[in-house]
Amino acid sequence: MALKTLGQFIIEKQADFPYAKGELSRLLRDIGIAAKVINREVNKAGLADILGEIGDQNIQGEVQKKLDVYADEQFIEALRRGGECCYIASEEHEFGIDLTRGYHVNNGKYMVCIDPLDGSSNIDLNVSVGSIFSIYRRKIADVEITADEILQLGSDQVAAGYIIYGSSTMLVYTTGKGVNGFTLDPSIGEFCLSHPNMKIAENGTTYSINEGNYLKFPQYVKDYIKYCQMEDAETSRPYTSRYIGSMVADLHRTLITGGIFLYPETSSYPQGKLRLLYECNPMAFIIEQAGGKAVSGQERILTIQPKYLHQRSSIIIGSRLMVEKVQEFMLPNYDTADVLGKKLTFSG
Ligand code: P6P
Repeated sequence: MALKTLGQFIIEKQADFPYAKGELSRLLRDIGIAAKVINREVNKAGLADILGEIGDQNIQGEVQKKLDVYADEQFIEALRRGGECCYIASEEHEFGIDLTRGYHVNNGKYMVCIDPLDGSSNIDLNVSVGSIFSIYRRKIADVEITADEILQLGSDQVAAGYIIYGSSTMLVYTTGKGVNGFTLDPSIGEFCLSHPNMKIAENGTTYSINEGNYLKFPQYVKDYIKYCQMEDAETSRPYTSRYIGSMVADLHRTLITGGIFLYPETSSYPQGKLRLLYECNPMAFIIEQAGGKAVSGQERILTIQPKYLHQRSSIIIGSRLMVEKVQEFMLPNYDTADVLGKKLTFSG
């Protein structure tokens, strides 16, 4: 495959957008720039102890920051400088950030929800972490912006994507015309197209859930976990369990290999733990565009009306047939014993 950078790809696909004036292209470019800067710091995170603890001064006299704070600052500055974004909802800020005020006024038409560094508690364990972004277009022009404007349905997203800082650094995004993956080539500092037109398998045999919460799950989740652990005629082996505890890494694997990721409601998180605006909606848009499914239970994630910025949601997402199987277990009149009994052997 001839080398094609993210920038070249965005320009090439610009004709796909009704607003083909290049605004969204520049916005995606700005996000890519921030991602490269963050990648540099994440990759040497392990050296932070040598370079100084959080709060210490480094040799430039800068205060050593927590990486998620650093990532947040990089995205906000890149979006502020780029001029296309007028409002940001970030996991790191209680309130939205209005870029249409202050010394550097942005009258951009786009709003960005962002989780600057998701799973950052895993950084010191050298586990893959990621950034997640979701882009909306303002629906009301030329009036003072309000937080409500960003509380749009996930189905109104103009674009969504994530960057995974793993064994390699990848940027995966969609604008509603399929999903494409780019791998950072550090030798030239460019994201290059490596996974064109990504699709998730219709079925799979990997389930991803924090089974430490087993006793806190609703019955349908407990039944589904048991279902996955049973052998059956076709596969003659139970499913495989994989859980990294970093949503971007768990969902990137799910997209590549097929499978299902579940963070359902629990007694500790009755609304679910993951955030709707900057975790569930962007990942649901990507997985649906790749041919998969994303629900909070019986409801499609992308049709949930957000009521506030940091709203949580339960999420069951991945290969379509696996998500639909979980939904079967939710039905009140569903004869779970019958389904479980249909499997040849119960592995206990
Ligand atoms: P638990 C990371 O803290 C995160 O927000 C997601 O990246 C991840 O999927 C989830 O929480 C893990 O939560 O409760 O299993 O540790």
